[in-house]
Amino acid sequence: MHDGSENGRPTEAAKAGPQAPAEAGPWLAAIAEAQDAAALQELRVRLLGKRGEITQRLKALGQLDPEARREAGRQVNLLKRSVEEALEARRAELERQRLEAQLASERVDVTLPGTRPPQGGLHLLTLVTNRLLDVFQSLGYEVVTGPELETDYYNFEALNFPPDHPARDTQDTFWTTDGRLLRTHTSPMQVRYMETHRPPFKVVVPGKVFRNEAVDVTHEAQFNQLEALVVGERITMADLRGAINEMAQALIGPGTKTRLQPTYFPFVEPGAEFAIWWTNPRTGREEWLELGGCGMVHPKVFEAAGYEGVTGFAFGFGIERLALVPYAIPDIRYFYQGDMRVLEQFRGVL
Ligand code: FA5
Repeated sequence: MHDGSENGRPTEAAKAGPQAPAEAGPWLAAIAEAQDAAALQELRVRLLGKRGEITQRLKALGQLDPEARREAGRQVNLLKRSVEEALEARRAELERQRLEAQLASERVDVTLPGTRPPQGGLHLLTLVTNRLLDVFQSLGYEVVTGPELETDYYNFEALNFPPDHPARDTQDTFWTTDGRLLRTHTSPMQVRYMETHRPPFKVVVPGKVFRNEAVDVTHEAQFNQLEALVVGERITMADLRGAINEMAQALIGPGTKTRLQPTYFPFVEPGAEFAIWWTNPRTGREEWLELGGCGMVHPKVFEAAGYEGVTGFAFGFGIERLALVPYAIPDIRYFYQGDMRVLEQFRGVL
C-alpha cells in the first residue's frame, strides 16, 4: 500500500499537502528530484519568477469574470502554495544531506593511533661523554667543569709553557682583544682545581676546547676533551697505567690492553701518549687507537698551584676520537654540521 511515505519519511509531494491540484504533480516531482540548490532555484524562477508559469496564471485571473475568478483563484493559489512548500521542503532536505556529508567527511576517529611530534635526542658526542662520565664516576672520580674562555696563565704559563716556548706552537688558538683566549685543552682546570682544593682527590673535566687548526677529516677548530687529574701521596706511574687500564676495560671490555709511548708535554714528567688495543668496527681488524696524552704532574705545575710534597698524574684525550672510530664516521666535521641525516643515525645508540 502506498501511504505517501518512503521508509516512514513523508515524500516531498506528500508533504505538499493532500489538496495539491493534480496538475501540480509533474512540478512537485521535478522539485523533489532537484539535485542541488541551483537546480531548485531554476525551478523556482520557472514557476514563481516574474515571468514564471504560476505568476502568469495569477496575472491572467484579472481577465476572468468574478464567478470564474474565485474558483480559478483558489486553484492557482493552492498550486502556488503547494509549489512553495515543496521548494522549501526540498531545500531543507538538500541542506540536511549537505550537512550530513560534511559531518561524515569531518568525522574524527578517536580510536586511531596519534601522530607523534618529532622528538629531539642527545647528540652522539653528548652520549659518548655521558658514557665516559659514568665510567669515571663508577671509578670514584668527581666531575668538574671550567671556563672555555681562559687566561694565558691557566692555559699555558701555569702549565709550564713559558711565553716564548715552542710547545705553544702545537696549540695555536683564538684570542680576544683583552688578551684572553679560547682554551686549547682541558688541562687549565688542573691548576684551577688545585688552587681551591686539597688533595687527595680524583677529578675528571669534560669540555669544549678550541684550536686554530687547518680543518680536515680528523681535525676541527672546536672539539671536546676529557681530562683526568689524580693527586695524593706516593702516586706513581703504575697508578697512571692502572687508571688507563681500568678506563679501557670499563669502556671496551675485560682484558683490554693499553700502551704508553714516551712523548713531551711541558706539564708532565715523564709524559706519554696512550692508546688502547681494540677491534676497529670499520675494518674488523685489531689495532691501537691513539687517544691522547698523559704523565706525572710536573713539579712546576704543583708549584703554580701552591702544592708541596704531593704526587699525581693526569691524562687527557679527544672525545671525538672515541665517537668517530666506533661508529665508523668518516669525517669529524659531520659532528658539527647539524645534518639530521647524520645525527639521526646515532639516536639512542648508547
Ligand atoms: C693535549 O691537549 C693535552 N692537554 C693532553 C694531556 C693531558 C697530556 C694531561 C698530558 C696530561 P694533545 O694536543 O695531544 O694533548 O691533544 C689531545 C687529544 O685531543 C689528541 O690526541 C686528539 O685526540 C685530540 N685532538 C687534538 N687536536 C684536535 C683537533 N683539532 N680536532 C679533534 N681532536 C683533536
